[in-house]
Order: sequence, then structure tokens, then C-alpha cells
Amino acid sequence: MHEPAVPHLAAADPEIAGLVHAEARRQFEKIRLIPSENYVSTAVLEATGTVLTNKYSEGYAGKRYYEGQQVIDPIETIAAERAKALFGADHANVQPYSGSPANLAVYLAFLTPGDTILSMDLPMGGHLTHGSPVSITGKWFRPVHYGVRRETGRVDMDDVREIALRERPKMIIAGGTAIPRTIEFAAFAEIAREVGAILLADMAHIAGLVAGGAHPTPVGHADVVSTTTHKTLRGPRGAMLLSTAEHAKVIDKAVFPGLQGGPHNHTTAAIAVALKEASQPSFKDYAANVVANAQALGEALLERGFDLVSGGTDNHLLLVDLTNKGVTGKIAAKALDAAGVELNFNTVPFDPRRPFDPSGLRLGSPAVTTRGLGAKEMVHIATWIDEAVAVAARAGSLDALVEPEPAGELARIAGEIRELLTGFPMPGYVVQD
Ligand code: DSN
Repeated sequence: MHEPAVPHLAAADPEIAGLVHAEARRQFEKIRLIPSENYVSTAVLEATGTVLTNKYSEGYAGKRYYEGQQVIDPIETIAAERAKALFGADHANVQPYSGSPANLAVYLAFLTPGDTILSMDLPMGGHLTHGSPVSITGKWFRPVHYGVRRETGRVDMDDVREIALRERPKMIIAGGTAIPRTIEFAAFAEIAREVGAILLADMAHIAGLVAGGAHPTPVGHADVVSTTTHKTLRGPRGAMLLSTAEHAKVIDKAVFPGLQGGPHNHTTAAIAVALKEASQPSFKDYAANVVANAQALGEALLERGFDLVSGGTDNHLLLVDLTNKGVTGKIAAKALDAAGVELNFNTVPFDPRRPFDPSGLRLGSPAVTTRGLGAKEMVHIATWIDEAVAVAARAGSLDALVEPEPAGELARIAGEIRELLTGFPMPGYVVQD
């Protein structure tokens, strides 16, 4: 059942309490490979469930628009100071509600509608808020994009420089959501300086690796760094903006009153707790293990004939092109979910298929690493993925997955996974039945 226990919720609203327990159990019994997800500690869970949710605090510590900030001010100050210390930044704003508003605040701080931005194209591994045509950032600004090279699956910094010199963007964004290789922040900074652009580093996916020393930091290179707090960083759902002292004021004004109202104080407290956890020596081991596990999983998948974009990974994330397996990402992801392996279908660079039914899968190691799984288990996981993808390919359609033969085979794998995971405790769940 869910831990901490929710007896009052169970009494007041058994329907929702039942669903909370069901989700806790689902998370316990599945191999969770969505690279942007994790398991937070019980301390972080507790912080998110406190009376801090009752308080409005528009403004910043010492300058609020509501009374009664005697406790909230120190909480937000502690969170910001911990963020600055952990990442070595001059300034931290811990109020953004999540990654998209954090990025939007940066646009508001530095750009006016119609300005050009240079960022990674969404189908190449970028993010919606990096100028996708369906996002406000693509509708109100003028995005130009870089991608990866077809032969290498990697960003070529000469290509980025060439586009920047041609298009003269006002802002360059480094980072994305499906990048399996090291992001060259220093090279991005050099290009940004050359063309007089602001550099925004979106390190949402890799913030925990940066904190744990397993990926080079963008701090010291980028003018502004945006990050969510709930991915590899292993905090509550939220976000932060880090900046140089020069940009502190304009960033703060953009977040509030520019874009948002009152900060979510229970989230701020939980961010502070997560940042304290991330500053402990054990977090360095976690970050190193995240990368080691992703690489072990990648090797085991390559041995089973899977085609990895860029041939492997430097970080927590793997992008698999399933074209050679004769099955689409969507059918494979659905089959894997039934088999107890949770990941997401994803476009691969130069994907000929549509985003809602693309050629690839995106997977990663943060959550399984938090559970304590290691290199040996990564080989088991690769075997199960291989088996489930083969079932999906034989079935050939979503409808056929529920027929007795594929469904039985997928249920067999799910049973083996449940068995394995009983040996790996999960914060947020206690086995009771
Ligand atoms: N939705 C996040 C991800 O899964 O990568 C990005 O915002």
C-alpha cells in the first residue's frame, strides 16, 4: 500500500484512496523505464503532502503581496540557496510550476514575439517549448532548428554554428528530451557569444547527472539554465531557473509577476528536501549508476539486434529505432506495458512515420537505478524487451495483442518481472498483501 499511509483519505474518499494504492502497486510491480520519471524518497513525498499547500505567497522572500510569510520565506530561501550551492549558480528561482512555464519565463525575460530562436527540432530530440509549431513558443516566435547528423545520430556543432551565423537568433537553446549523448554546453556558449545570442540550457533530463557529476554542467556556460526537478534530479514535480547574477532580476520578474501567480509552497519545500538529498555523497553513486545501467542496458539490447540511435548512450537515456524489428513504436510500447515494462513510443531522427505512431522507443535508467537494480538486472530487462518486441511483431497490430497467444506470453513476462521486483524496495510503497 501507499507509504506514507493515507488513512484520512481512505475514510473520506475511498474511491480516490483505492486508486492511489493501485498506482503505488503498479509502480512497484513494473520495470519503469520512462527516462523522465523516477521514484522520490518518502521524505520528499511527505513534504509534498503538508499544510504548506494552504498558503499564498506571491512575490519573493521579504517582498510578498500577502501577509503571514514567516515560515514560507525561510523555506523558499533554503530551497534557492541549496540550488545555488548544488549547481554553483549565482542565482536560483525555485518558483516555476514545471518545465514548460520555466522555459516560457525565459522567453518572456529576453525575447519579444517574432524574435528568432535556434533550438533542437522536436522530432530530433528537442522539446515542445523549444519552438514546436503546436506550442506557443512556435506560434509567437520564429524558431529555426538544428538536428542530428543522419550518419552519427549526434549533434554536429559545426552545423549549429553555421545555422546560427546565417539566422542570427536572439536565443539559442541547448538540450532536449531524447538526447542520448553528452550535450556540448561549452561549444554552444561559444556560438552564442559569437552571434550575440542568449544561451538557455534546458537540463531537465540530466539535472541529476549534473548534480552527481556524471554529466558536464551548463552552469558557467549558459546565461540561464532551466530544469524540472522530478526527472534524474529525483525531486517533486516542479522546476527551477538558474542564472548568472546579471540576469537574476529579469528572470525573477518574468516568473512573477510576468507569468505566474503564487508559488506552490509544498512543492518548494519538497524541492529543498530533494536538493539536500542530491548534495549527499550517495547521490554521486546514484548518478554514476544511472549512466552505468543505461550503458549496460544499451549493450545488452545491441547484442539482441536492436538499433540504437547514435549507437549507445552517454547518459540515462536510450533511443531505439525498431524499423529492423518489423514493428512500430506504438505497438511495441503497448506490448511492453502489458509485459510489465513501462516506456514510451518516440520518434527517431528522420522518422518517416507520424509522431503518434512513430518508429522508435525511448527508455532510460533513473527509476530502476533508484530501486537498486544493477548491470545483471539490465541484461534480464533486455531479454524481456526482446521477447515482448518479438511478440508485438508477430501480433502486428494493437488489436491482435489481446488474443490468447500474445496476451499469455506477455503475462508470463509480467509475472517474471513482478517476481524480480519483490527484491527491490520502492520508496512510497510497503508490501502488505
Ligand atoms: N515530458 C517530458 C519528457 O518525458 O521528456 C519532457 O517535458
